[in-house]
Parts: sequence; structure tokens; C-alpha cells
Amino acid sequence: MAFIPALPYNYELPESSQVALIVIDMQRDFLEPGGFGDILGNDVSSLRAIVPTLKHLLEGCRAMGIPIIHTIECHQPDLSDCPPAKIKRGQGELTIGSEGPMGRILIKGEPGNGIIPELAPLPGEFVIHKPGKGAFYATELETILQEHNITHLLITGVTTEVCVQTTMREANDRGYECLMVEDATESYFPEFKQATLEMVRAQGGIVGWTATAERVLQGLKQGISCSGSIDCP
Ligand code: C5J
Repeated sequence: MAFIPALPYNYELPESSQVALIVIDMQRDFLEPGGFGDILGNDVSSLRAIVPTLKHLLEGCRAMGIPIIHTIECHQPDLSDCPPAKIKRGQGELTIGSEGPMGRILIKGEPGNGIIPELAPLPGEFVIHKPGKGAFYATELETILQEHNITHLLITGVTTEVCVQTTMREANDRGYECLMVEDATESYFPEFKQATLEMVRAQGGIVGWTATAERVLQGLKQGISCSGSIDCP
């Protein structure tokens, strides 16, 4: 059985077709000035640190034929899918739906709502538009996973303690085996990222596993080179 050396212990891999890479909300709204992250008072430049590692992981997974699922946090132009409580949060001058420098903030299809060019989805990859923090709430994600027999999720993106962690918890409760990729997720608050990594893998992996992108890629390659071989461990 192939595995990824991970914390709190090895993450066992099934057939590569049963593993998916999830890339959460790598959209301009969170990474560029004038977007949702910025209007909430965050230093958005801090999230860019993971882009090269995430790109490397994405390209490695693509080369191995692993299904890729991107998510985008967004709302309909009429805000019918956005609870008033969410609009009110932040108490700034601008809010969800306001006109910003990259178009209307957090609205589907606006320039600021696009995934950053370095990580742009390729044809055939899934793109989930989600109105909540978790990627399962009010989306087609679970149906896609079931239809494709996917049981294991490699979870990346931003921000670690908000949409990434919420999605991982939602997935864990639904029975998916989840691994958060340590250097392919980022937060505006380094201490929140650290705490999230520790809390998901505490208590014997109560929410799942964590590992670096390099270890993930090595484990996946080992799994692929092993499938069908009599020399496999
Ligand atoms: C936030 C996200 N932080 N993608 N969204 O509001 O984590």
C-alpha cells in the first residue's frame, strides 16, 4: 500500500483515481488589493507565498491524472444566495456586492472573482462556485466526488483557518480521508495557520492529516509506480 509520510502518521493512498486535489479560493478577491480580503483589513500580500508550491503540486497532480477541483467563494449578482448577516460583517465602507477596483466584491464573474492566472483551471477540471466558507454547503461537490468514486482529498488554498479548515471538517464528517498540504495553504494570520495544522492532526488525526507538498508528490508517485507491480510494499 502506497502512503504519504504525514502527521500524525502515514496517510495511506488508494488507487490514484480515488484521490482528488482541492484548491480552495485562490481567487483575486483574497490575494490582491481591493478585494474582499483587503476590505476586511488584511495584508493580502502574505498569501502569495504559497503560489509557487501550490503551482508545483497542481502541475504534479495534473501530470499523474489526479482529478483537480478548484473552488471560488462568490455570490449571485442579486445576492440572493448571501445571508444578510454575511453582508453586514466587517462594518467597513465596502461590503459584499459593493463596486471595488476589481469589480463588484465577491460577485460571480467579476474580474476580482477570478482565480489568479498562475493557478488558472484547465479545461476538464472542476470549478465549484460556493456561497459559504465550506465547499460542501449549497454546492455540487459531494455529487461530483460520489460520481467519480473519490474517497481521499488533498486540501490546499486559502485561508487555512476559514474556508480550508471548514471544507476539511465538512469532508471529514462525510467520511472522506483528508490531508491538508502544509505549505500549499496560507492564512493572513501565521499563528492561525499553525494552530489549524495542529488542531486537525491532534487526537490521532481527529480531522485528518498534514504533510508538505513534496512528500505528497513523492507518495503519489510511489503509488502510481507501484500499482500493479509485484514489488510493491
Ligand atoms: C474567507 C476564505 N476568509 N476563502 N474566505 O472569508 O477563507
